[in-house]
Amino acid sequence: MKASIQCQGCGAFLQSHDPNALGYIPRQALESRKGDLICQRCYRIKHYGKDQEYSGGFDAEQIILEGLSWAQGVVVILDLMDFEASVPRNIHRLVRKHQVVAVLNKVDLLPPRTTAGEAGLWARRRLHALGLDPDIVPVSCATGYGISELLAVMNRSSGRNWLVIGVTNSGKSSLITSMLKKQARAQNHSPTTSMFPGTTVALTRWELDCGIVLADSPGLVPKGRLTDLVCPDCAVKLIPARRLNVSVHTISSRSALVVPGFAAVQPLSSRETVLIGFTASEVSWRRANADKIPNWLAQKCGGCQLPELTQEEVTLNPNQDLYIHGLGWVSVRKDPAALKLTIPKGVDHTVRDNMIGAKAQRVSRNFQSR
Ligand SMILES: Nc1nc2c(ncn2[C@@H]2O[C@H](COP(=O)(O)OP(=O)(O)OP(=O)(O)O)[C@@H](O)[C@H]2O)c(=O)[nH]1
Ligand SMILES: [Mg+2]
Ligand SMILES: [Zn+2]
Ligand SMILES: [Zn+2]
Repeated sequence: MKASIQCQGCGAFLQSHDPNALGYIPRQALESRKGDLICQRCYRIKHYGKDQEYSGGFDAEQIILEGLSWAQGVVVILDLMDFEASVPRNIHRLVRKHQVVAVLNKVDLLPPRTTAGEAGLWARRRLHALGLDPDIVPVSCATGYGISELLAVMNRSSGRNWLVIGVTNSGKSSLITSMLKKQARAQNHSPTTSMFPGTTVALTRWELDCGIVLADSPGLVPKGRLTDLVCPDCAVKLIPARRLNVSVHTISSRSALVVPGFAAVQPLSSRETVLIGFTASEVSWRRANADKIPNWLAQKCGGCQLPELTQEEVTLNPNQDLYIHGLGWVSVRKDPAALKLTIPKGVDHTVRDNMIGAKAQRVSRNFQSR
């Protein structure tokens, strides 16, 4: 049975003929209730936190183009924990005719001594370097931080229709959910959010008390993000969900930092090098003997089918991070360092200005064992 009713969680058109396709809902549920309908996948995510395999794709960019023809403004969500991977590749082309507000999401995951304001200034410089100069509002959809300020910025604009765009898993649906939570009217529904990328599959619209209408959209899939190449269990470990894991290591050229199974960073000089590693809390950079690096990297999970490893030499200054897309980053203290980076082929890396300044790194060091 087909119906032109959309799932209120993910936007899929509801259907009850193919349990493996998007929008599946058992026939009785579709027939018995006309409002408030969500598909089986959203039901499972909302109630059990589980995702369901489904067949059938959708073209996120095409859906976003439809949304752009409706919207006057665009909210671009950037994931502070995976910043470079979360700047949509075609952003210049997508938003050139619209008022744009950039939202810097997940500031709750910063180490305690780094403020959201500092992260916002850092993001402004990073975007400026890419030729982008939007208003930037740091937020946490998890805590509600910055949401009122974002609403104030949007309300200053005459446009009422705002499309929320960004890469998968950046927090688009979470942003709309946290804006709905600020409403005086009780909200029965909100978009489905999940820790797995690819949750939202079509446009859904949400009206706020102030008259602003937000449209949620499917995420653009970035290239080169490790979390898109690993199995779902590993993705959940690698995507930061709690405060970042920060660890400080003094290492010689005969040792290296590794995230077992995924990456290694080895100093090439004979001097001691102080490296600071940043990852999600479930994994960490750990010190390893250089001759054991292949063993550490071979520690793969049975579910991941990663490409073969590739190596590159990178020079890092003390005010820079070596950021590995979808994994985390390493920064160096005191002196510049030549480093040998080993990562799976197809995973991107970027050398960038430090996100977390020396002051916060020093404080983090006091809390971490070496
Ligand atoms: N810690 C933290 N986690 C967040 C925040 N915002 C979103 N998340 C988490 O990020 C994950 C993705 O959130 P979603 O809102 O589903 O992301 P999305 O951009 O809509 O993803 P797609 O629909 O797959 O494109 C979920 O596990 C959220 O709980 C935040 O501010 N802080
Ligand atoms: Mg979503
Ligand atoms: Zn759904
Ligand atoms: Zn795995």
